[in-house]
Amino acid sequence: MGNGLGKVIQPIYDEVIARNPAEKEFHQAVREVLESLGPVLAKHPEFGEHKIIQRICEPERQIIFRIPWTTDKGEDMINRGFRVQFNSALGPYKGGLRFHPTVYLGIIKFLGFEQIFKNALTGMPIGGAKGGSDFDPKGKSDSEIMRFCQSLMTELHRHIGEHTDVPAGDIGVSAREIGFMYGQYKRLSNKWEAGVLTGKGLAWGGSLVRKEATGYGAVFFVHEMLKARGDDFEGKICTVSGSGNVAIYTIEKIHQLGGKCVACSDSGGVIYHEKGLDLDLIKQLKEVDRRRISEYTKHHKDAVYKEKGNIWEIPCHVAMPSATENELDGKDAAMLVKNGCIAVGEGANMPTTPEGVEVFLKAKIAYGPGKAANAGGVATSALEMQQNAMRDAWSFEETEVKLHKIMKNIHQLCYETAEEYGEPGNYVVGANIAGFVKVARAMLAHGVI
Ligand code: NDP
Ligand code: 2IT
Repeated sequence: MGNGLGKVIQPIYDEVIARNPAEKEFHQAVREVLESLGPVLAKHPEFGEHKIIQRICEPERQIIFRIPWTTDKGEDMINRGFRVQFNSALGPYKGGLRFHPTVYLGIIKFLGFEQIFKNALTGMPIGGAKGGSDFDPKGKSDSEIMRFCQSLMTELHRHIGEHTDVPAGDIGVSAREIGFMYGQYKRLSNKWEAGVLTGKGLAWGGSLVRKEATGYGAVFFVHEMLKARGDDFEGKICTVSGSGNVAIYTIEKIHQLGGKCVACSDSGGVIYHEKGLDLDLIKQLKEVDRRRISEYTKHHKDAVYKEKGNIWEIPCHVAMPSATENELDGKDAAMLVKNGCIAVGEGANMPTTPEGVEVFLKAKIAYGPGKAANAGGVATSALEMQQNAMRDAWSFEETEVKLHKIMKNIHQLCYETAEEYGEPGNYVVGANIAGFVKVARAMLAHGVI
């Protein structure tokens, strides 16, 4: 972190910047991985000889398209759609779709790049991709959402398929949107091809535990980090940013493991409830009524809502950023450490800035980077694909046991890889190297393509 990249890797990074100007999140994600790779090239000169890093940084295919749709009032609207099919060395492209007004190519490329290594860490046969649109779902009616999803799929259906590319959800895309997109895909392709999308409804090919998987998986990962230090969740005060899919099921699993989650948030502000968050209420507000988290205080007079507040100011033992990228900076990290935080597990993708990561690593707290800690979502998507291929449906318990095992394996792989490369306890180095080596080996085997 903040290290020089070294004589061999610096020019590779410089070229990535020159070829992809003004995509700052993509630059950040690439730099963070490349900072770990010097010792890998030293150990595996064949990766350097065959320009594996340069090839990994160049997406295999990038699709950008127009999404026209009409509002309920009859106004014609135009959005931009993206699908970046980054790497298929390990399996069909796999990764979510994000609907958020901040989406542009640089966001999709950072997410797609991270997804390559995350998916490799799961040990499942899936390549890396990401997509989405600058469409803002907030305040839209169900029929507007439906028309938008249909229009998006009218183009996207040409580029995806169960053996080609399998999208899923991300910010702003849940089972409702996956349903509308699946319906349009089925209509255009004239096929019942359940494995083309994951995160489907349970009645039509979805998997139990997929909804819970990212949050549960992130908590399992943190639990493993705590266990490696002779500790666990019992009695731990926790804070979880966001109040969407990942945050909700992170809070649920923390409570199941004996921790107490006292704060969550959305882009409007922070809720603090000292006696522990009422998760049933949060689910009702966010999943059913699609309301803002500020309404929590209407039901609990002893809770506090701070508009535009900073959740990282609240003292906790475990912090789990689960909203969005760069939501936790160097100052926030220093404050968390000062207030006694001993573990951070990233439910979101790249939520901690490079300065924040440096603070956590220097303080030697247990820090689980997103590409390892939040891999449970995509891993359970791969379990959904397995069930679809077998025309089978597993029980909740059976699926959760598989997820738990996958998260333990990811933890162990990152832990052992960090030790092997002389950085014990550094899960950033462990995750980057372990993910990269799996993909690099497959790319070498496939020749120069
Ligand atoms: P949701 O749309 O369900 O929830 C997103 C939450 O984050 C909301 O509370 C939202 O607040 C908040 N948020 C989003 N963007 C911003 C922003 N720019 N500033 C402040 N708050 C923001 O998304 P998910 O829970 O699915 O995703 C959360 C994170 O987890 C993302 O980083 C995503 O990439 C990552 N992730 C998701 C996986 C999944 O399976 N869903 C898997 C792995 C990672 P508001 O409602 O006010 O916008
Ligand atoms: O960031 C992610 O890993 C996701 N949004 C989930 C991707 C997936 O294909 O389930």
